[in-house]
Amino acid sequence: MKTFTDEVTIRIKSGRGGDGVVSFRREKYVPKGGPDGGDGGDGGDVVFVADRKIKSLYNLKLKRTFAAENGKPGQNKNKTGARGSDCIIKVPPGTIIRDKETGDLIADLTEDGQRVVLLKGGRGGLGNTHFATPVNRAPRIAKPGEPGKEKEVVLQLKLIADAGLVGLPNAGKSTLLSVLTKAKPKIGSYPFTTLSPNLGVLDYKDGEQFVIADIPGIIEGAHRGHGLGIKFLKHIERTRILLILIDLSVEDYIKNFDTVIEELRAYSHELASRDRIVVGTKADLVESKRIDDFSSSFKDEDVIIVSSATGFGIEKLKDTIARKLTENR
Ligand SMILES: Nc1nc2c(ncn2[C@@H]2O[C@H](COP(=O)(O)OP(=O)(O)OP(=O)(O)O)[C@@H](O)[C@H]2O)c(=O)[nH]1
Ligand SMILES: [Mg+2]
Repeated sequence: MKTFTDEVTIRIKSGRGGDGVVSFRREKYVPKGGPDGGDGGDGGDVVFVADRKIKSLYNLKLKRTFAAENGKPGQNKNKTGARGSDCIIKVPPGTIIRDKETGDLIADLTEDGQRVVLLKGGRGGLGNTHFATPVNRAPRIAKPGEPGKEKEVVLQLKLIADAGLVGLPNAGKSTLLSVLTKAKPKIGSYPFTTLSPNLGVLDYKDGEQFVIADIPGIIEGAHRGHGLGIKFLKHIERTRILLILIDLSVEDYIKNFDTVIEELRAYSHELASRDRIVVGTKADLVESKRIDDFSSSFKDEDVIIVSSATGFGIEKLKDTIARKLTENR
């Protein structure tokens, strides 16, 4: 089974430059031909490319060392050696690359197709042709290729979505994702059904599209490591709005809202104060009085009541998502 991986350390190496060579023309009837040693080819680069078909860093974890090819040495007749092939590493959009040693941010690949050359290959060395002078017409020197470079880098995936679904386990996050988008996440009547994030695309009016992220549920004490912890919140860090899902069919719905906000705050104050929609879920399971109580208990929040089972409130929710995203552009 492919496992979702959102952090991995790998070693990358660019190719060494090929050596320049010492060579002399050999032609019939020309006893002392001039120098004709070609240059070495450049070593290959290490290049990262964001590709939206790649969903996780899992494949990189299996290999760990990624090397570009060395340049080939020059040849006689002034032929330059072949350039080493680049090492192309495909990563999901949202991948951040840091230097392992210094912790410095090196690259942030946000857009599909974005390319970054992380390590240049060594340059090929010059062949002896370059060293001929009027006093030394037959130079016996050529330069070796430059060495390649090597580095350990830490890759971290932080998904990029417009809106993030947050809530306790079983709140109905994945079900809502499956209703808002064509995504088919795993849904279960037990907590912690979702173990890794899911993305879905909401097709709104006039061809407008919004990406929505569903993450594992968080519970009270998640910031102290309870449940699956809060590390998955990094996947909603790069969203513009949050949907806080509260299951109306359980008694503690108001307290549960506070719990979710507390855990968000423990992760990041900014995330806890990000623009949001409070979504009361599973409306089909409760009486209208509870719905009224819930709605009236929030003063300064946008509250939407939905049922993923009947479709109640879903269109209104889509409109609210679109409006909020426009406000937060
Ligand atoms: N009746 C009813 N049941 C719902 C509704 N939405 C979700 N459920 C049920 O609630 C349970 C939990 O749904 P999920 O979507 O898996 O919940 P989740 O928030 O993704 O849960 P985790 O992944 O564990 O965090 C499932 O049994 C769903 O069928 C709804 O609108 N009405
Ligand atoms: Mg889920």
